[in-house]
Amino acid sequence: MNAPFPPRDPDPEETADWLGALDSLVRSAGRERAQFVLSALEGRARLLGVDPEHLPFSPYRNTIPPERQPAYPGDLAMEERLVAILRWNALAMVARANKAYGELGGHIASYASAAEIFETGFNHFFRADAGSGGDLVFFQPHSAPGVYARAFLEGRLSAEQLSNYRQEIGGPGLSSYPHPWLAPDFWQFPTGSMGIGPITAVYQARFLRYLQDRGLADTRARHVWGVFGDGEMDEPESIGGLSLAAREKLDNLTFIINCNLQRLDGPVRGNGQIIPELESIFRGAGWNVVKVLWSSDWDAIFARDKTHALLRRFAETPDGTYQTLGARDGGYNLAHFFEEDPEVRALVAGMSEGDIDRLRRGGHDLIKLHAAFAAAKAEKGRPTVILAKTKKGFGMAGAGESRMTAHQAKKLDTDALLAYRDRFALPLTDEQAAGLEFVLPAQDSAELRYLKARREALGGYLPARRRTSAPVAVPALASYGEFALAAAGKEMSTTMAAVRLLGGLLKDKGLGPRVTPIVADEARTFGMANLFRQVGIYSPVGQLYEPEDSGSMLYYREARDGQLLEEGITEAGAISSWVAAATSYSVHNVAMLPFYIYYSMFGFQRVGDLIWAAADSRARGFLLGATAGRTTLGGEGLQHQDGSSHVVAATIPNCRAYDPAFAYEVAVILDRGARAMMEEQRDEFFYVTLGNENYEQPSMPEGVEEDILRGLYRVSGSGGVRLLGAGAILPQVIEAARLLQADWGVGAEVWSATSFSQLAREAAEAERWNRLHPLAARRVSHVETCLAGEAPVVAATDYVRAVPQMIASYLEAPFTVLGTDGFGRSDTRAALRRFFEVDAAHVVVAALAALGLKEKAAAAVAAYGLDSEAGASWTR
Ligand SMILES: Cc1ncc(C[n+]2csc(CCOP(=O)(O)OP(=O)(O)O)c2C)c(N)n1
Repeated sequence: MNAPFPPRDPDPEETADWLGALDSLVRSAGRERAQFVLSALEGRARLLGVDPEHLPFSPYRNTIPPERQPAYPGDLAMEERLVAILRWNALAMVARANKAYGELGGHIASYASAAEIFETGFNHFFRADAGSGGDLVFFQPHSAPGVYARAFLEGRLSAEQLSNYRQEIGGPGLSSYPHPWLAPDFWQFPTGSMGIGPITAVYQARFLRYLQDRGLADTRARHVWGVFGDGEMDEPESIGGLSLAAREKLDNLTFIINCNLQRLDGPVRGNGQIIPELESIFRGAGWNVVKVLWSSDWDAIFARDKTHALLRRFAETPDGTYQTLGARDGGYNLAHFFEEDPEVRALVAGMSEGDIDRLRRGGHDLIKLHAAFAAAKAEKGRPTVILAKTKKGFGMAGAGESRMTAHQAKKLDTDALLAYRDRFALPLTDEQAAGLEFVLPAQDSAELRYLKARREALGGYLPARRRTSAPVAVPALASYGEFALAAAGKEMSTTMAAVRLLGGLLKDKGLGPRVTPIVADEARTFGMANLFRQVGIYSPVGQLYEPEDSGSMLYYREARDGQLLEEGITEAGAISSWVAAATSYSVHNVAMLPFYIYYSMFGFQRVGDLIWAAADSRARGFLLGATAGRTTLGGEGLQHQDGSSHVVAATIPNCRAYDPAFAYEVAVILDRGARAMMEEQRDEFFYVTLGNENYEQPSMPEGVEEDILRGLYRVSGSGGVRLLGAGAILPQVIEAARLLQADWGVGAEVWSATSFSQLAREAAEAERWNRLHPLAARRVSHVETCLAGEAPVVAATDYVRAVPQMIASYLEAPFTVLGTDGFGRSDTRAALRRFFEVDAAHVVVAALAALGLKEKAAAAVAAYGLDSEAGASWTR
């Protein structure tokens, strides 16, 4: 363990001189002066080559000494009574659900450890919408029962809802964790997947600044609070945003880490100490750290400790031992903690075992927590983390308190319930306690009047979610998209088209300021460098340097009111920014339209869980998966070439995924998507894959807009085999139709398949309806209408076969699919398409084979020089 005290001292006398000097400096000149001298010493030490080697953490005690605690502004006894009731109701709802069904899960121990943390926020800090929009609170997910328990006392949830915790189907129930999709008037931020809360909270705080600096909303009074678990901090995403938060001086952000020292299986750091470790990480990142480790009961003991014996004892105690001590009584603690060191024993000389038993951890002391929250709120220029030491399962005694299996405890036997009731002096008879009755004081009781008055003073109830905000008009497509709608054969990539359309939207007076382009260090890759100059890159400090390219038209312009978010190489950060913008209509009552453009391979595959959370959040915006397609991104090879994102996209119910081939298709999708989200306020988002291959772009035929949205329309030909091409492979399919006619005298229809997932969804809906209404007139889906009959259908895509196969079961005709299953590799587009067998020649062979023209198929294999003996692409 990295103890703050050196284990051996070769010259104690000399050390004592130095320490004595410091002691007297603090005594005579005060802490601030001592701090100054220390920094000066540290600076000099560095110059002399003496670098401090310790991790940057302070002794194992509260950051705020008792003399600097503000007076407590609340009724302490009342608040403690309320905490006790909330703890009980949260426990009761989990235990009831499991008693009744035994398989519903839920957690008691986490909220039991976090109750005081939450209540400090609810009673004194979490401001609700009071004209300025209120604070944003990210709740530790498995503590959700506590938030429900509070909403019950507030009269916002009924006993019936509490009784139906984790039973959401078929009546009033409550979701396991915070899910805006399932509770659109209640939960704002999904946090159920560990790590997503912390990183999205950071980018929310940053987005508040962005809105402010761009003059879109006054967010100065708003604060982001995030309560997270100490185990949760092991997720890379949890710490992924820390340095950004410090760099951008987000003093509107506070993390409270509930350090109960345990996670699911066991201790977070059995052989070490999680609190100093987290302190070092946060300090190193530039955060203000406030530790709340010991309750007020310890203050007198610390005051007696002139030699820091207690701190030494704390420093040498691993978290595994703290857990064991936490699970045992005062006698055990005396024997195994205090008596190990005579100096420490002497500090508690007059205390009984019962007194020792009552010593609490700081995170269960409302006074200490309040002081920490107040310090966080007052801190200027940097974010604050409060490290609150708590006990998992606090109050559960033998049924879970500090026990290895605390996380799993879902039921308590009658004795444990009665003990819990006694410990927190709950107004329940034995029968009521054993029957897990909820405690609901009368509406005019002192408790509920107090609770409601506190919330009133803070602006109202929370969490609460807004469903809609004022719509924003989308400009007519013709006003900026003519180049794409009437391309008349001009060569262009779909990426170029999308970027130009984005530029057009940015120029619109109404919608333009609401558009947020987001990149993760790839703007140049996608030909967006012009946006640097046009709309500027957001930076809270503007530009403090003269950019190297300042003389150029497209120079790298950073500005306080910059519009583009250049996130650097962090897809997790960029998508978190996208989530903040995409939920701005709800969270800030300012509808924004974000476009996050990225390497499509580093989207669903890399940050898929964050996209899933975005969907849960009812995000509205565009994800543009550029350099898409396994064979269209030549050269880059296996890790870059995306052949799968459309599979994952199809599994997200409110994601509309498109793989357009032509510039006008991109234009129609962006236009209709923007209208759906900004004007119609539909809770859906759009994923559009874009290629970097230049090819001829036709003008839009008449009347195809609706079908582009549905996912399929005919491009050319009629009769014969039906060829479906998607995205960048459509030109191959068009070429294949030409070859079929020219070389083999076979006619073909060509169809553009803009979205297999949309086709499949609609077809599945029709099929389901027909199944459940066998006597009614049959519904026919778009794909069935388009591809009715028996003429063979061949589909080719730059994605894996599974994508077109989404429509397979809705077709009567024989269906052949060509796709890019297997690992990508570096080569030219032509070589890749030959390798994956999605080029024109392979489409021709597939069509001839599907038509049963075996001789011609064999001849075509030979004529085009196809390697029929090579193994399939996915075996190589
Ligand atoms: C990404 C992810 N992995 C695993 C889980 C399952 N899980 C839920 S709670 C939990 C332990 C959390 O420990 P901690 O953060 O310390 O919180 P505590 O309950 O101890 O307060 C785990 C592993 C999850 N929710 N999300």
